[in-house]
Amino acid sequence: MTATTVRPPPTKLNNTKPDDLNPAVQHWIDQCIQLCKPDQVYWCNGSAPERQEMFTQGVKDGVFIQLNQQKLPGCYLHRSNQNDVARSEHLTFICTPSEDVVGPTNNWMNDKAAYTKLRPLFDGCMRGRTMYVCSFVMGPIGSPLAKVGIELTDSLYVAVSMSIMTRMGDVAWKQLGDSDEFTRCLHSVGDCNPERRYICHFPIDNTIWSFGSGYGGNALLGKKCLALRIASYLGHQQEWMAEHMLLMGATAPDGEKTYVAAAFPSACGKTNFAMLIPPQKYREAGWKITTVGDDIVWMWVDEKSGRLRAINPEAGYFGVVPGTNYHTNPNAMVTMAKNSIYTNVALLPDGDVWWEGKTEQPPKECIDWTGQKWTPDCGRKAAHPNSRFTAPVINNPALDPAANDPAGVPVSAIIFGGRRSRAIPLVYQAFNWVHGVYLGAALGSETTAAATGQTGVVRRDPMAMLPFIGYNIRDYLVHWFRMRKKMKDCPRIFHVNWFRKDDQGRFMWPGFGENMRVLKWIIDRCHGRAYAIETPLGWMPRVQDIDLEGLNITHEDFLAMQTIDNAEFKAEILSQEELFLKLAGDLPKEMVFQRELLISRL
Ligand code: GTP
Ligand code: SPV
Ligand code: MN
Repeated sequence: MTATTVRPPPTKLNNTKPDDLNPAVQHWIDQCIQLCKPDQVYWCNGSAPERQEMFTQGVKDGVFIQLNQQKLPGCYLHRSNQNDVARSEHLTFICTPSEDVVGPTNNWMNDKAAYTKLRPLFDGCMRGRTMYVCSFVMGPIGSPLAKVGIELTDSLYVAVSMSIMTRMGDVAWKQLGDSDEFTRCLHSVGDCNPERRYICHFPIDNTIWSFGSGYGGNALLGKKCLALRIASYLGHQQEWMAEHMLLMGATAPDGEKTYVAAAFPSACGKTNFAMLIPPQKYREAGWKITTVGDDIVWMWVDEKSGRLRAINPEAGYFGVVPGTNYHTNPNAMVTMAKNSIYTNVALLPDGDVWWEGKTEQPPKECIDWTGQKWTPDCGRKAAHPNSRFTAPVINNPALDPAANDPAGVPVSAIIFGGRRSRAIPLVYQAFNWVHGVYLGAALGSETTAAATGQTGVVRRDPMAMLPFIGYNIRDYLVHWFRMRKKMKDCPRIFHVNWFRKDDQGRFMWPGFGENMRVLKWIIDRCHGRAYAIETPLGWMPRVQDIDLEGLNITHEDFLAMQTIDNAEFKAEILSQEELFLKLAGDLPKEMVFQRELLISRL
């Protein structure tokens, strides 16, 4: 048995049930208690001392291993069940009365049928366990878009993670008041059997039922389930947007600040881009990048200015560790150095952690993510490819001053990008919003370890939202056009690919901090300062428009990164059919036109 399947003994934590509990909450929790039959109910207050107590309890229960507290104060290791290491997209459902609401890209279940199917699984599932009541707010307190959720879970790991990832506890009870507008999130790890694993969303009931997994995206229900699937559904109804995007501020030497949002699919570089540290010469010149968010943004059109504004609904990062080190992402390394959870990384003899890519030289030995002894020649990975850190945003040395601002920040650019080893250039700009929406809709990316299934195969991932759109993709795409009509001035839209490889299989672009050079062109384009040439794909920088000084990249190398190979690109357009055929007659006409225009330009 691994950690997540152990039934924790009753805990002795503080227990802070609010005196004046909202009757709608009381009623719903009573129903869930009746169904799940926990031995006891523990009310979380989200405080730092409580989190510490939970870690201590988790160590006793075998859920956490305390790490070296000199090197990593407040940090703990969690090993998940080995069949529970990534999002389970094929077990994720949107449950509504009719299938048309969810469209061709979601798994659908009839809502009544889903409750009927899941109720027996939840029935008695918390016997011998504790039910943790986690009340939380997604979004800065006081933001008109902020949403309250309550997650009932029998996983201590999930409860602690929620206290890092969200604004948890009393703030949520206060924000909710006596309203019944909260997302009802019920979660049990059950016996962690993939045969009995379901992540079901009931957008009409503002309800999420997740059973049989303890993994982040399946179990931290405020994150992908609420802040993307349920939120995108609400955003469509209420004219705002929930997107799988990072949000960063770029401060230029003259103090001008530009906010940029970017949608890259899972494990395709959002956290890294959001925490970018510019190359030395840019820092010396006065450039600074600050993080508002690394995974999710909520955006709306400000009535007064007519501009798109955005907030990050989260309070923590659930980031990929493999490949992260003091060269690629120093801010992430600092962020996860205290008060953080490491999930499925390797454990070093001195209680420190390790993962592939942390250091050039692997350790002589360690305990791998499955708890087995590991040596560099054993032929296995020490950390799981989707191993993660969970850290509070306040740890980030580059946290943007507006990260907590309920009024959000104005968005000047939206960037779409995928992981593409071939065919797709480093950077280009859409001709206009409609063209940009087409670029986003046609986004392709090689699959990664963030979801179970084959990795490295190109799939269409519209706006990096394929697994997260909580309703019909047809309506989702139309929503992007509708939102434009509300704006006086719209963000410019760009497409990037940090992952193009040469014939030897090496990345052509150095990536990470050097992405600043591309970002600078993007920012200058937003402010009407940079030059570009028209190509069939969109506006592209000339070689002299991107600063290559100090890089080991020749003009020819750069041109190779920007090459549009007509044959390769025609194949790309053909492979877009996969998605567009699914949409068939439902494809918005703007998409069809854009596609035809592109074909004729090529
Ligand atoms: P999710 O949390 O799953 O949504 O992922 P993400 O989009 O935040 O991706 P993240 O920044 O964690 O990066 C995923 C992997 O890509 C890590 O192994 C990074 O080291 C690697 N990566 C990120 N940026 C770059 C880049 O510019 N170039 C290269 N070559 N690799 C990168
Ligand atoms: C992703 O897969 O896009 C993640 C990790 O950010 S999870 O929260 O598990 O979805
Ligand atoms: Mn993500």
